[in-house]
Amino acid sequence: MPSHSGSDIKPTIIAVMGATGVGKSSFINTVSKCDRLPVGQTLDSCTKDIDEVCLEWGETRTPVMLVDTPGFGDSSMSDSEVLRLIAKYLVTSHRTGTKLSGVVYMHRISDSKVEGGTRRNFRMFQNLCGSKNLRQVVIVTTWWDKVEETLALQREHQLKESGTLFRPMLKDGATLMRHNQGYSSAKAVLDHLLSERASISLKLQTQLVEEKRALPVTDAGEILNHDLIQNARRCMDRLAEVQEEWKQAKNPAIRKLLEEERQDLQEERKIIRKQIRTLSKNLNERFVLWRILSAMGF
Ligand SMILES: Nc1nc2c(ncn2[C@@H]2O[C@H](COP(=O)(O)OP(=O)(O)OP(=O)(O)O)[C@@H](O)[C@H]2O)c(=O)[nH]1
Ligand SMILES: [Mg+2]
Repeated sequence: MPSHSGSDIKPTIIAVMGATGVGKSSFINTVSKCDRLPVGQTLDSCTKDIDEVCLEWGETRTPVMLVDTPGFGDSSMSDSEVLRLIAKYLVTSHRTGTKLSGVVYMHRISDSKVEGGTRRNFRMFQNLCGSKNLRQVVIVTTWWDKVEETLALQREHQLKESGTLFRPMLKDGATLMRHNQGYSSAKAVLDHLLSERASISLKLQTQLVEEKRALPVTDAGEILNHDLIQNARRCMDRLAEVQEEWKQAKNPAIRKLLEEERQDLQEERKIIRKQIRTLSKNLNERFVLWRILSAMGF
């Protein structure tokens, strides 16, 4: 079924996103009935760049391109770098008029808690999509085999009902589906997305291309900035406190501890500065971020 023909008809695109290790590449391999995409064998993240698999779908042999993306929460790449890669791909396809027909967001049902990072990634995904066209968005839960059924159903219910997780997107038209690693559950996702042949623009595409915004000031980029700015603020506040405590301290042992903490905070400050440089590759973007941070003395 995978096709690499030089057909002139532009394929319709389906992008697959989600945290690292949820099974994005495995899903694409299963539905395209090929094993072209490398799949993670260790705890380390596997996909490092955007990758594409072409296939012809259904009796009409509709050309479809499945787009694999690196996972958020990657062990070797920051979430900003992942968002940047996805944004670059979406902008290029928007400019070249390639039809985006759907987005799949994968979530592991076996995760016992929805940690802060997962929540933030989902919020970023939500902001990347916006609230229009959500009929072409499917949230797919994976890893059903690794959790007892009653517990998995309970978790699915919580995810569906939580106002800070899936409920807002489902209310606006997104669909929740399950994938059990088999072909039929993967096919159901594609059938759903391709049934209407709809072409959509995501909010991130509109903000970057039509509104000409810099990535850090798009709704999705701001979710990442928010954390970065909070971290910068916490680091600066603690640094000021440590300097004050050091001045007051008479005991050499306490002064030594405070000096060590000051050095750690300076290191942290360097890391945050590096993250800002990665997040904002062009001058305009960097200017926006530095303006916010310099206002707080960073
Ligand atoms: N038990 C179980 N394992 C799964 C499932 N889906 C994927 N896996 C395994 O999970 C590992 C990671 O799968 P990938 O498809 O590489 O995950 P990914 O989302 O592409 O990960 P990144 O590329 O790191 O973002 C592989 O060993 C898969 O075989 C599932 O539903 N159940
Ligand atoms: Mg992958």
